[in-house]
Amino acid sequence: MEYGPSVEDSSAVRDWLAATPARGHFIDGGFTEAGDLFDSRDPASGDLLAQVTQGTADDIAAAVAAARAAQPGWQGLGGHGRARFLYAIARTIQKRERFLSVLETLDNGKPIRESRDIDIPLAVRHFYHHAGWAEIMADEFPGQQALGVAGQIIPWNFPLLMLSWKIAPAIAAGNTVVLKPAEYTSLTALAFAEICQQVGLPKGVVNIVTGDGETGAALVRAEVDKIAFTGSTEVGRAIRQATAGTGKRLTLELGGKSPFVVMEDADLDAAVEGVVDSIWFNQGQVCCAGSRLLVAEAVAPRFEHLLQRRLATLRVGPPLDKSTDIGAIVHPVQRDRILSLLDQGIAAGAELIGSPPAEGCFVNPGYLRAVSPANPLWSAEIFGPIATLTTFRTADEAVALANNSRYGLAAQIWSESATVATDLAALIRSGVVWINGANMFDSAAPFGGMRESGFGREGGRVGLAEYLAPPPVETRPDPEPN
Ligand code: TXE
Repeated sequence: MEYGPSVEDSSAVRDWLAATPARGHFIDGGFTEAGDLFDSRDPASGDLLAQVTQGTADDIAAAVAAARAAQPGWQGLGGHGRARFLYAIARTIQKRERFLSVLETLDNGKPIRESRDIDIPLAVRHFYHHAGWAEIMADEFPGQQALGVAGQIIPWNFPLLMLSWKIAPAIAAGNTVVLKPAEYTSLTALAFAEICQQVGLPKGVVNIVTGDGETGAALVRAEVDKIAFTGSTEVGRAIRQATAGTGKRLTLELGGKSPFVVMEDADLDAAVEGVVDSIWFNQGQVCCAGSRLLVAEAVAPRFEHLLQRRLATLRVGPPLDKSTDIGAIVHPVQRDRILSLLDQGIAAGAELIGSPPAEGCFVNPGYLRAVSPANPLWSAEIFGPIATLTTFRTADEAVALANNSRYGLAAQIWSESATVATDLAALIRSGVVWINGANMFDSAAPFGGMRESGFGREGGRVGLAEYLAPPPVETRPDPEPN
């Protein structure tokens, strides 16, 4: 793929990569020697970016021991003392925004516009937000204590942002952490470790161990007090089984197949932009993407006309090019998974609108028409830039279709009537419902799912409480009877 004139300069990142081609973990405030290595590649070009260490159970044990040793001191710093570090982290990510955006785009394949305008600014915001919480925690959560050491496992779709969602609330609350990034995208986590060093974060408060699912499973088994996981429903299920009966606190943020309901009175132009922001954002690799379009039959022809017109304007291209709308899929394994699911859906009778899949690690955006609940793609999370489209006649039918899912992460409703939208929102079984908008994230708003999309919340007051132990219940002897 040719790079055009509007390509973002990546020389600073390439220098950083070249300076340490084989990277170790970040444990107890320092980087370890590299161990057994695996490749981290730019999915758009296939080029090797760096080699990263496959974490072993011993590495995990060392990281957990460092986190355990650091925890009392970190908690003892008090809310204000911890807040100073969270502010410093936020400020430093902000200063390195351009560098981190380019690194994220190279490692993940997402368009530079998205990493620059969404991923990195939201990560910054999350640390600022939780610095504020650290300041007022003692008053807001009287008597509550940190859990101790949190083990955190994150996916590859928003690497630095998911790291921030995990680390910021945990350390604000006085916990220390061991975080394992996804094997496809370890690099911004390692750059984040450098930021921890730079701001003088006490050693052991944040530890990062790279590796694959085996490393993740070792972290789940380790002597931690909590596991926070974002990833596939299948792995979430295995983690739930592995932690059952251990007393470890657990939060799971898993897959989804979120309904995107377009009512008859919707502003169709706005709803079409909603599709762009929802399933055609981040190559559709978004757990809460509105991937099931449910459209009122009366407006479906007009909606599809507008949708196809907008689809034709989307530019699939090199991720570092500022005019690219759709970048690379994170890894060839994921691209193959998307293409095989598409084949299954088409074989079951759905019609693909959009051009055939692009070359290399790219998949063109599109949608599948006439997907009924009998089609395997009704319930399978494609995790690519392809929505399904189904029509409905009545609001009751829309609700029944929306709730016909094993998931319950997010829903979107498009209607010009606040009454119609809020009535419908109350009936849809979903952790989050957005009205006339898509993927609207705010650090103060709790995010999380129902049913097979998992449990627990991230963000805001509720998200913070997931990292705190309730205050001990005071028991007093019964008063003497008079
Ligand atoms: O996920 P995994 P994969 C969905 C999406 C995608 C599919 C497969 O549908 O197509 O999952 O993606 C670590 N114990 N989502 O295979 O394997 C792994 O190393 C502990 C939705 O990449 O769940 C990585 O760090 N950890 C999702 C993380 O789990 C284990 C985002 C996620 O990888 C482990 C990603 C184990 N046994 C995929 N096995 C979302 N909710 O946003 C793997 N891991």
